[in-house]
Amino acid sequence: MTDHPAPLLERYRALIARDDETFPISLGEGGTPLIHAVRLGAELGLDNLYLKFEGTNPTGSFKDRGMVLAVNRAVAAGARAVVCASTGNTSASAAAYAAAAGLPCHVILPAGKVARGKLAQALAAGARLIMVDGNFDAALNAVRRLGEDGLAVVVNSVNPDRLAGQQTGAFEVVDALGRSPDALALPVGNAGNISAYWQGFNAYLDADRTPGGGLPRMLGFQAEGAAPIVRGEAVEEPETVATAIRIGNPASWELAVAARDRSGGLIEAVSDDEILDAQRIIVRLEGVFCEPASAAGVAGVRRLVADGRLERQMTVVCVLTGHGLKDPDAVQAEEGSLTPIAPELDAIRREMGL
Ligand code: AN7
Repeated sequence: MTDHPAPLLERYRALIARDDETFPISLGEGGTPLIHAVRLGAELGLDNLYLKFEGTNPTGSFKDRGMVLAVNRAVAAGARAVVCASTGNTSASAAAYAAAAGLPCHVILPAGKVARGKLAQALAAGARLIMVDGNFDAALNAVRRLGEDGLAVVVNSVNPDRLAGQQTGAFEVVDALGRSPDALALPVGNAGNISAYWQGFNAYLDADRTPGGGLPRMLGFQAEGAAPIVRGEAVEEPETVATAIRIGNPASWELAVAARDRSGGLIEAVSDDEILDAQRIIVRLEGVFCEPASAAGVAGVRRLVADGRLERQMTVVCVLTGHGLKDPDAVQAEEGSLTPIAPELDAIRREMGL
């Protein structure tokens, strides 16, 4: 717990909190940087490209924004445990906030497909991990049933407190820009975040807190092998290098489609190669290291600029949802690893090409 009450939830209290509600649990979430990506923008053909880097949250992903609210409310309601299904980041976040609250945390994970850093986070925080021989969708179905039994509070985004907290991402974007962006791009997995951002932009506008008014177009991107919303039907066996968004039947499907349609936006698919290329140029041009799934928004924007659907002067924000350190194996698979040479100056010089 921090010394002060949850700064993020307090800052936006008028838009989120119930009367007299207190938030004793916080890890210092939110307040993430909005980076003007000049070099990446030049590469893509945008003068006003911004990266909302969610990797600086306490557990390294955007999940902390909603988890802080969900766990505070679970505690207030007298919960004895929390439970979630996860492709990794939700479990890392749930494990941390449950630990801070002194609550047991149960996590159901799809076997073999959770990035190493995320697994380490959940294990370190003492979460009780159960791996199922199935994908995220199977795990989430089981968790929904467990929630109905009332033994544990479900902290997946089917819990409305998660989306309510995640609206703060949109609030921060408007506060930092001093206006609404023209478009906001982000990866879509279980489709909670695109729904929460849309809800947040609307709530901010309704509260007269968006200078100049206006709402962004919502641009969502799924991975080609896990693109149920794009295809219009559930995907039985989703596959993608971006394991965070390896989801075949998103819980917030209808909300995401509504966000897309009401905003005049779109939800499209990007290939694993496009995702990994985007991850690489983001860090090589801006120094911002995000995990593969997080790069899907940039991959999508790159295509939209290339085919003239976004114009140079538009203000475009890409949400980088999670830190690159979560998934070191994805980088090593791309960049390779090192073979040692003799510790001699000549050999090292040769290797450096100097
Ligand atoms: C880095 O942790 O679903 O569309 O179980 O970890 O709101 O699901 C993670 C999703 C994007 C997709 N980027 O957001 C989980 C999980 C990262 C993510 C998404 C996730 P949603």
